[in-house]
Amino acid sequence: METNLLTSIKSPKDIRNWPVAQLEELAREIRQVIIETTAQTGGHIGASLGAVELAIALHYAYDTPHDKLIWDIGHQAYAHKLLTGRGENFTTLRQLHGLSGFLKRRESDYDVWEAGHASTSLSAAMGIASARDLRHQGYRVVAVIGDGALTAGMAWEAMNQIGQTKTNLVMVVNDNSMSIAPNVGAFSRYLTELRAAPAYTRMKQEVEQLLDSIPVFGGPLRKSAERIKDLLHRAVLPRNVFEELGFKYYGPIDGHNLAELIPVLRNAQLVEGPVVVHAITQKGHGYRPAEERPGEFHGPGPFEIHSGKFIKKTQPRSYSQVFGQTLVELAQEHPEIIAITAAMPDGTKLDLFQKAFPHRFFDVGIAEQHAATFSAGLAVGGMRPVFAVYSTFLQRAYDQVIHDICHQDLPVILGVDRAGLVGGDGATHQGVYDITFLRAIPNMEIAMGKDELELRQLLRAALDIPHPVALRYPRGAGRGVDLNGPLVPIPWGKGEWLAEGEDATIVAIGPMVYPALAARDILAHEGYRIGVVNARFIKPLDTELLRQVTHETAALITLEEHAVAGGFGSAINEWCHDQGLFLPVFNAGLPDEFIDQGSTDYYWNLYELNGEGIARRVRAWLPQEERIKKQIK
Ligand SMILES: Cc1ncc(C[n+]2csc(CCOP(=O)(O)OP(=O)(O)O)c2C)c(N)n1
Repeated sequence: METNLLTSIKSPKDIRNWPVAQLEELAREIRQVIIETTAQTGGHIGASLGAVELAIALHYAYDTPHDKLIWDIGHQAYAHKLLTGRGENFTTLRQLHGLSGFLKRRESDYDVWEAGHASTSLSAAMGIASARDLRHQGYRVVAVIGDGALTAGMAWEAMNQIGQTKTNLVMVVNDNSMSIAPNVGAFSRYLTELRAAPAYTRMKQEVEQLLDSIPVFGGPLRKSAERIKDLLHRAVLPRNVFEELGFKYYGPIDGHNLAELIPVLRNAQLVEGPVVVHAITQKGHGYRPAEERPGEFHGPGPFEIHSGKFIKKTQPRSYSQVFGQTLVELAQEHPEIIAITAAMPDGTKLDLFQKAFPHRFFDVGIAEQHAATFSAGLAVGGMRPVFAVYSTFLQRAYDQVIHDICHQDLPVILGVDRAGLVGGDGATHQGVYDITFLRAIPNMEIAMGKDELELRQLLRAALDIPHPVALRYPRGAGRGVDLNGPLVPIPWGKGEWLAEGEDATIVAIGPMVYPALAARDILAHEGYRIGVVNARFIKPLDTELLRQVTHETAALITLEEHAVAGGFGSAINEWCHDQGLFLPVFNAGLPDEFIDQGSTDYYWNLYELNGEGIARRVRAWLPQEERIKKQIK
């Protein structure tokens, strides 16, 4: 398809005098580019197709980048990228060194705010608007937030402040009634009612016009007349929740109708104080398979355009699948098991549990903090809650994990999914900090198996532990190991000494055990004697095993797909120090920097976390004389 209009524009300025029909044609071109590109690269196609007209109308109605446009999460902003000079690089979306799948301040002046996690846009907008007011500047601030993101506490904390301070700010609610899965909760239900009430809006407009037509006079008379109008207004009109909070409300309007959107957005910027524009959109709009299967098309990998079929390599079952299936198995015999997700039933594969035990499954919306404390409450009430959450989103619930779960030493199991590098989603989604932040909490126990079989066995074992447990597992396919045997729990706190080695021993956590074994083989050919330990437990460490190992080896290499700072290696360092052990320890892991999108293979190679890389590090690090001495012996 030709994209003449799109290629003709260098910046949003170029479209600001176009007629609506031309903008509609532009929308068609943008949709086509989004579909063709994501069919190759994968990505957030559904949300982005749903926000094409919103992006055009916002850049049309506002003087961006002077006016500040803030997208919540940033996954729906592909049209925004295409309108702001990134068309040529668009095929690099989500690829190594390519365009980010979210917004990036270093990518464009139009990217005012970076995110990846939900529900930050309103707080950010309030901060930017307050800075503007304090500095007596005149730009406008617009935030676009989805109905899913509006389920999070943060959004309400921001609205609470915005409604009170009455600053000039426009909040566009991009309401498609979907989070990743269908949206949940009482507020979602409320939005549905609001959506279905255009009659309310019409009536409201009519009454408002009527009230405006009442003449007012100057001075004190004017004040009391205004007050009377306000009282009348309240008496005649029901006020919706946004209005109660102090916003002016425009809506619901059709978020795919440019002729409707543009004047409303223009008017909204003329209003004093905060405004809500409630736009009704459809996830996947304009691409039939995404319209029909919005959940699957939230963030798929590559797909066939004509059929909407996903192009998938045959791979072993994913860790999430194994976790979800094992939990279903265990729940058959343990009626006290409850599964909790914060808006990720498909991603965490708790949808399997939802199907099997709908009454013991809770999707609480994008509300990780609430999910953690809700789990704690369930535990106090005698249930066995299992909250499966991506490592990166668990960051949100840190205080709740400390204060509500661990402080009361409650037996909540955290299924820490996507623990490790995540690929295309990049820096905001890497699951590489949780060991550091969980390890510091008293009562917390943390484990990670070397493969999906150990994940099953650890989950079974965790059920018997009367304390909080964080069970980590990576994103993506398992190793394809046989899962058919009986589900035997791993003895709690016990690691596995896989190979002995006098020169040094690699103590690895999680699937890093396998590259450790590969490095051992490579180095064995060169005369090095390298041992390997599958640690399994980060907290408590298997100190008995570590004591035996350190008697038999000259040095330790710790290995983790996690930040070195405060991570698994740090736990080993602390233990060595405590024991007064003076053997050399090298910590292999991830550096102290945010890691952008790119394949895990690429980063394993870059950070020397694959077999070759570890072997290189060991060669460079092991004291040469030691090695020679040992070889002579
Ligand atoms: C704190 C947090 N939890 C979970 C997610 C995963 N996530 C990404 S998009 C999304 C749905 C957002 O729904 P909505 O705001 O309605 O936007 P839509 O995708 O429907 O346009 C979720 C749950 C996230 N980004 N941040």
